[in-house]
Amino acid sequence: MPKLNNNERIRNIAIIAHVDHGKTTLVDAMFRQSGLFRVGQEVDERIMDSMDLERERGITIAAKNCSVVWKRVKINIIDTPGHADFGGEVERAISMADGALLLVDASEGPLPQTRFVLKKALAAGLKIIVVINKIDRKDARSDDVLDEIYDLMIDLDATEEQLEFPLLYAIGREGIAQKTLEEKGEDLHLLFDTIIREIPPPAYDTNEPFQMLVSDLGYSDYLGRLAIGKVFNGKTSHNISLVCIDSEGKHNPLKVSKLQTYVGLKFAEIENTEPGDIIVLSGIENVKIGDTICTKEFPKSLKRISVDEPTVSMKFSINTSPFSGREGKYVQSSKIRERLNKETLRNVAVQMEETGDRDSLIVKGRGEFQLAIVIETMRREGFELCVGRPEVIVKYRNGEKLEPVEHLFIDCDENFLGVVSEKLSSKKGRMTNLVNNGRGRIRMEFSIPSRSLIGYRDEFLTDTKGTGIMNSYFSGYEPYRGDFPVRFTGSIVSDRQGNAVPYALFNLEPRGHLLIAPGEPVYEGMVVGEHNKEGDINVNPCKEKKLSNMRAAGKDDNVILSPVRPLTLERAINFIREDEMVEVTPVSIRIRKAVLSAHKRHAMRSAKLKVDQ
Ligand SMILES: Nc1nc2c(ncn2[C@@H]2O[C@H](COP(=O)(O)OP(=O)(O)OP(=O)(O)O)[C@@H](O)[C@H]2O)c(=O)[nH]1
Ligand SMILES: [Mg+2]
Repeated sequence: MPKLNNNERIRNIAIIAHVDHGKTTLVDAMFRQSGLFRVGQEVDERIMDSMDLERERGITIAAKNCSVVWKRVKINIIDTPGHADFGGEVERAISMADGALLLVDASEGPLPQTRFVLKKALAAGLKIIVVINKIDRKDARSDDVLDEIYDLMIDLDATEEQLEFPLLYAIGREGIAQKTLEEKGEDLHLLFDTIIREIPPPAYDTNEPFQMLVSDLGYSDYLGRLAIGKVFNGKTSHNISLVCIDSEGKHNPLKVSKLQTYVGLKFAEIENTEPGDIIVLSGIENVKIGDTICTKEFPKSLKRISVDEPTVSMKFSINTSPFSGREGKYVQSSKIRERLNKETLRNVAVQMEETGDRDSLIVKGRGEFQLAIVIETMRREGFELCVGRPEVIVKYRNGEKLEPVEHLFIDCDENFLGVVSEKLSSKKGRMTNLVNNGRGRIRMEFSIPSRSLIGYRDEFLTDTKGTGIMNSYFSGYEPYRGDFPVRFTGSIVSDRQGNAVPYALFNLEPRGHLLIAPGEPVYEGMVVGEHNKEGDINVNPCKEKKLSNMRAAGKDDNVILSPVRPLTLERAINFIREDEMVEVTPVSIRIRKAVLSAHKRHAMRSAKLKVDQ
């Protein structure tokens, strides 16, 4: 017979929202007001965004735990990312929580990722507290936003009980929460009190022995691998023998060498665990997210964390360019494989597959941005590699080809209606809704294949002169909508190795849009620009001016070239076609043909033409 009990000393809460709605900033304020920092202590902004890439980009990439204490109750907080590509992190975070703070920007209202995270939280049965945040915004429209939240809840089949959510208004940046729009709050006391009152304390069965669900992995130089997760039942202490049950039901023995929990941002050692707490356990090497750690005597696994399937794949290969090994520390396929393997352990939404070729791998994820972040992280660690074009993952059902489809929301000036809708329909998008609010801006909704959106964001920003907003969520697999041309232009390809010179680049400018600047090293098969027309051209970007005319020769350096926008990883990934790859090193991003030799490419093309005829 189960004997249920609640651990009143603990609350576990995930903070969820669309990107940029203020989650991490609110956690800062919660830290400050729970007395975690000394008075006058200098504290960084968005302290939970501790990874370099998170700080640089101002976004959260990985969900992270921390805790505060309020009125002697420990609140474990899990800050999650709002960007759609990191949705797997939200699923992971929800597995540790008993409730969620749903933040909604008082001006933007619920957006696609609000829907995604709320759907996950409702499905997991989490108690929701709604916080309408950033009510200080001049364009705040809190009342409308509240209506939209109700609509969204109803649309997601929320139960009567879930519809009666506690509601707060907040200015996270100033650390203020209030009950109504009128009465001005002064601090976050109301938020803390609401969490303690409304979020159920973790329930556990006193008849069950120790059980913990592994929701995150860490690594410490001293302790080795760390398994992080919530204790669902029972207690344990260090030096105890336990087992870890993996996805196949296999029991792997382990001995706990150290037990820790979160105190603020740090770990603190504990002697015994408490049921319902989120703990950090060391003493196990072979553990995966989703495994259950429990006693040897009564092994019973908990429900594994369910994550949505990946929708995008990319081929990662060793760097085979002539410059390979010049700029990076790790170039071997074994190192790349080992590193990606580590990534799949930590990152539930990333999968790796062998290709049959030792030197390349297929990496799958939720979107090209997620994969770009993996590549960017690797390059900073000293890796060199080549990556191919992101491809969506198609499926077959009863012989029918299916592809991932997104629900896309566009908000832009009405003047851009034509150009945007025309472009999206050429990419197989179908408009499902169009609202003109009469104030010059329109809102459009489309159902569109995921592949159509790869690389579209840049184009969209150009088309709307940087003023458009686009957001989408994955709506499911649908019958394949047919092919459409990806890029109408060809590439300008270097036909030799050397250094690009201004004179040659100047003469190439009329042919297209250049991607390199003078002085940059090039090699045969490297893409140095985008051709204005269809088809590739092979050129010599190292061609100096003939020295026959001595007077003009010295002027070579004086040509004025159009500025070249430095190639970023994301732009490069979105730019390349099937027969091209991006060469990534800690120093450079280059685009290249998969087959470097112009001669070989020519031969392959001729052979293909013959077959086609
Ligand atoms: N006006 C206003 N701006 C805020 C408030 N809270 C946060 N911001 C701003 O909103 C931006 C995003 O804040 P973050 O805390 O990084 O948002 P987030 O939800 O953690 O973002 P992701 O983790 O990337 O999804 C920052 O520029 C903040 O300064 C607020 O209460 N009012
Ligand atoms: Mg954040």
